Amino acid sequence: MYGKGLALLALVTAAQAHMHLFFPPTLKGDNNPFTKGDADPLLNYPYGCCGKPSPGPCKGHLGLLDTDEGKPVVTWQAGQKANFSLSGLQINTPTENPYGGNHFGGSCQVGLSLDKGKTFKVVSTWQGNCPLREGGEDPANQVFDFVVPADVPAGNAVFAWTWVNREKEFNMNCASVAIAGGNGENQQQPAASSSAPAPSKTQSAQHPESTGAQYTLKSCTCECPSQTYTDSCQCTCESPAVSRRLVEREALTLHKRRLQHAEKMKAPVRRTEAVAFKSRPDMLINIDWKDKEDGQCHSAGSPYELKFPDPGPTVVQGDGEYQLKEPTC
Ligand SMILES: [Cu+2]
Repeated sequence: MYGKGLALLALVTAAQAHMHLFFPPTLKGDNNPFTKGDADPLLNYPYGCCGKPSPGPCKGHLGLLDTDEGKPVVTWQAGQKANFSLSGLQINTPTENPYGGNHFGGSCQVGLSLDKGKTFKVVSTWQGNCPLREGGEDPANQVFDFVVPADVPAGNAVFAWTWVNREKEFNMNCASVAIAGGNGENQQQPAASSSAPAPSKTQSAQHPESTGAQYTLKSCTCECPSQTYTDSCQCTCESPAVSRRLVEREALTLHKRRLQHAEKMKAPVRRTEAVAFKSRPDMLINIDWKDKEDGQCHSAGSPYELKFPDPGPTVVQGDGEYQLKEPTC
């Protein structure tokens, strides 16, 4: 499972698992609220490794889509900023303990299928440094931002994440998601049109609502201003032993964080796409399945990280730590 150069690294990071998609929770994932019975203990495993036959796209779980276990785990607005996260932590099952690590990087793609997993269109491609080399295995440190294409039609979709590392290991996990229309107002109407929002609507959606807030900190009650970062918070403290100044500063820090988060959530909806969703390239899925030769691409492997031959319109370049190379297909 490891190239020679990785043996030492594996010891250093005390790796216990390969990476899997953590958020949105995967089909049959241990953190998916709709999973019944045991989670799939193989979500961490690369395809065809360890004498296990490759199960097909999405770790073989596409059949769950129309069942209770395949209900959407998240709703994204077309055009919104979103993120996914990866985990190398052990899948919580009684039977298996997948072994591996973040392999100090690799290349990833995420994409969406609108036909229940028959075809996957690329949404975003990471050429190198995915998972993040220094991010360890905790999903809190393996978060990747992307933008849901503005022209994805509303409805249910399959979100897919793929990974090819320098050991020529391929993994793919999927999550059932719902896409809502892009104007930010029709979350409850999955069948609504996907047309871009009228400018006036986008405008009003961006207007900051009042974000003034009250916090209770160290037995002080603090009022923090709305909409601005420069004002200070004002606290009333019960105990004279508490430094009001310090608490006011702490409250402001808290409040700023809240404002920043609120701003992120209100990111403007994108209105146009350079490449129409249906004209985006397909995700590269038939690559490096260990138990299959026919129809497979093969990555160059160490010391190269995969360069996707057709990465689509949104590419995140890695850190240049390893040269990129296209696979042979
Ligand atoms: Cu491995």
